[in-house]
Amino acid sequence: MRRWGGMSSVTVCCLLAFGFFGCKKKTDSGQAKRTSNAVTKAKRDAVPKRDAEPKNGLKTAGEILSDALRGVVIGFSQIGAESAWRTAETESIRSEAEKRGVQLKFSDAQQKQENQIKAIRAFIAQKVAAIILAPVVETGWEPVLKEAKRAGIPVVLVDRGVEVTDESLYETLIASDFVEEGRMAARWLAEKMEGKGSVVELQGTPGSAPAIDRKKGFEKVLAEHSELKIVKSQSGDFTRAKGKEVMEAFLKAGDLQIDAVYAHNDDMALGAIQAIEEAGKKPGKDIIIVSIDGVKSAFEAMVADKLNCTVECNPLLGPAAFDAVAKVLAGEKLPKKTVVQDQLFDQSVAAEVIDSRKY
Ligand code: GYE
Repeated sequence: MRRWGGMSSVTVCCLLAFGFFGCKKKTDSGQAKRTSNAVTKAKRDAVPKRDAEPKNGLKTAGEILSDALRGVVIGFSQIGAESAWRTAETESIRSEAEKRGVQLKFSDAQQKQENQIKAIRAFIAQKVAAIILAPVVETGWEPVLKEAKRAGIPVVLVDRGVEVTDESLYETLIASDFVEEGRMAARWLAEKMEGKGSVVELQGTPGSAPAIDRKKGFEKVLAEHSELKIVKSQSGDFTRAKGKEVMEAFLKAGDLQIDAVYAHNDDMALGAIQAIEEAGKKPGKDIIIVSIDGVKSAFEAMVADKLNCTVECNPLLGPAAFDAVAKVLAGEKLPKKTVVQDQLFDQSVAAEVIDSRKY
C-alpha cells in the first residue's frame, strides 16, 4: 500500500530544507521486544508526538523531542567522503548531534561495506542506543542487521536503501526517490535535445541504491524517445576524479558521437566538464550535461555556463534522522520510508537561486 502525507514529525528546520516529505509502505518495525536502550523510561515517557500541544507551558512538543537524545550514545556508520553531497550529509548529522547533545560515534567506511559491517559490530559491542546507517550498497546487510536486532539496537537508514527479506531489520529509511530523480533528469534532457541524440552515462557506485535507481528512472523515460540513446555507460564511483577519467576515455574513443552526458552525481559531472575542456570542447554547449545532487559547485558551473541542469538530492538529513531515532527510542512505530522531495534546477534559474543554496 502506498501512503502519502505531510510529515507531521519533522523539525521546522527540516521542513524548510526539504519542503515536503511523503511516506510509503507501512510495515512492522520489530520494535516490541526492545529492552536494553540507554534511554530511560522516564525519558521515553517524556517524548510526545511532535504535533502535540505544549505540555508544561514552557516547552513545545518539538522542543521536547529535540531534547530527548541529550547524552544518548548513537553510532553513525557513514560511507565515506566521496562527494560534496556526502560531506554535506556528514556535516548535517554531526551538527545536529551536537545541537541535541547526542554522544555521536562516527565511523567513515571509506566506501567499503566490510568497514561498515565492522563499525556496526563495534557499535553493538559498545552498546549504543541506536545506529544510523548510510549503506554503501543495497545487498549483504541481513546478518549484521540481525545482530543489531538481537542486541535490541534499532537501526535508522539514511540516504540509501537496503535489500532485505525481513523489513523489521531496520526501523525506517529517510531518502530521496532516486528513480524519480533519474526520470526528472531524462525528461529535462529529452526536451532540451528535442528527443534526439547520443548520451553517455556516468554511473555511481556499482550496487548502490542511487546508481541502480537513477539508471532505472532515466532509462524508463528514454524508452519513450527512440532517437535519444545511451551509447556508453560506466561507473565513475560518484567521484570527480573517476568521472573525469571515464569521460576522458569516452572522448578518446574516436568514433563515438557524444551529444550529452548524464552523470549520476554532480562531482562526476564536474570531472567530466574538466575532461571535455581538456579535449578542446565547450561543456554545456558542444556537449549538454545533466547531473544530480544540486551541490553549490554545480550551481557555480551552471552560472559559468558549463553545466546545464542538476536535479537536487537533499543531503541535510540530520534533523530528520535524529527525530526518527528519538521516536523509535520512545516506542513509536515509523513508516518504512520517508521520501525527501527534490526539485530540478537548470541554467535559467541558477544565478537567481545560487545564494540560497544550503549545501
Ligand atoms: O548523490 C552522491 C553520493 O547516496 C544520494 O551518494 C547519495 C549519493 C549522492 O556520493 O553524490
